[in-house]
Amino acid sequence: MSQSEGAVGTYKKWDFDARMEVEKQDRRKVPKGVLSLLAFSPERAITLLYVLLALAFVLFTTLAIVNLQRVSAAWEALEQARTRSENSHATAWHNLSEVQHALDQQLSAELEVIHSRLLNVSREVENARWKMTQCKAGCGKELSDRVRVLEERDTLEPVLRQLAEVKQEQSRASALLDAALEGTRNLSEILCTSCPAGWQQFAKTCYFFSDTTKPWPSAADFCAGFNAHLAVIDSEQENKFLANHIMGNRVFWLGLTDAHKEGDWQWVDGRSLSLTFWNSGEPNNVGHHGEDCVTIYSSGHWNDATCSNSEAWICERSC
Ligand SMILES: [Ca+2]
Ligand SMILES: [Ca+2]
Ligand SMILES: [Ca+2]
Repeated sequence: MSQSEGAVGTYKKWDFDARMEVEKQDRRKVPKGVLSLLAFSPERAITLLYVLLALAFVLFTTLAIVNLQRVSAAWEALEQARTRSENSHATAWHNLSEVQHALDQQLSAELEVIHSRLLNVSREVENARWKMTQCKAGCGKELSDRVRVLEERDTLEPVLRQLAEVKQEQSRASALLDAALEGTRNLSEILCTSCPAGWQQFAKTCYFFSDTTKPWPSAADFCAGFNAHLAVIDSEQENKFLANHIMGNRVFWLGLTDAHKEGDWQWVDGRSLSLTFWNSGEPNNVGHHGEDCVTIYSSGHWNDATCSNSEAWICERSC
């Protein structure tokens, strides 16, 4: 490198640095230029102010438009919310009205039922009152009748008491009479030491054994003529007693018959047959006329025979 070239390079470098320094100084000197422009150039300052004012107006207008749009959107949202609120309010009011209407109807129906019940109760009370009014006359008469009956009962009480005493006396007299009759009967039995002539005694009873024979009805009539009846067997001892007085092959009528109804044996004193001593194969009711009257053998056995047969008989009477 030559010296001149070195000088040129040095100059260029200085020139560049100087220029940069100048530019820095220029950049630092700009505010001073504007201030100087504002301070010393009113037209340019006014122009600048206008420009700034226009910018501010544009900015303000822009901001206003933006804010207006936001306010409009907010207002619209508010309006929608208010509409929804009104709709909700209307719906709720409608539902509330329906509920109230339903409640009114239900309440009205219940009130009607209650009113009906009250009406029935009122009728029942009125009916009861009417019955009480009607009862005042009838029941009063009935009550007075009852009082009169009670009073009469009080009046009759001494008479009734005397009547009861008389009844007691009568009862006592009746008991005494029964005792006397029983004593008389016992005395009679004690005094029954002998039966009528030709009659046999057994256990305070007298028996007549006939020597002749008759049909059963005639034999019964015979006994009745002696205040007696054909023999009625009350016990095995009595049956044995009668059998012991029958000799040989003789048979005697007893007071037993089924003439009124076949098979329905009845004693002549009205008692039913309970104790029997039928012979083997008896009663057999044989023959054209049947056998409706009973005889007793010496063995003590019985046989049904034709009532028109002529047989001996036994009468019986109390001693
Ligand atoms: Ca007897
Ligand atoms: Ca018979
Ligand atoms: Ca027979």
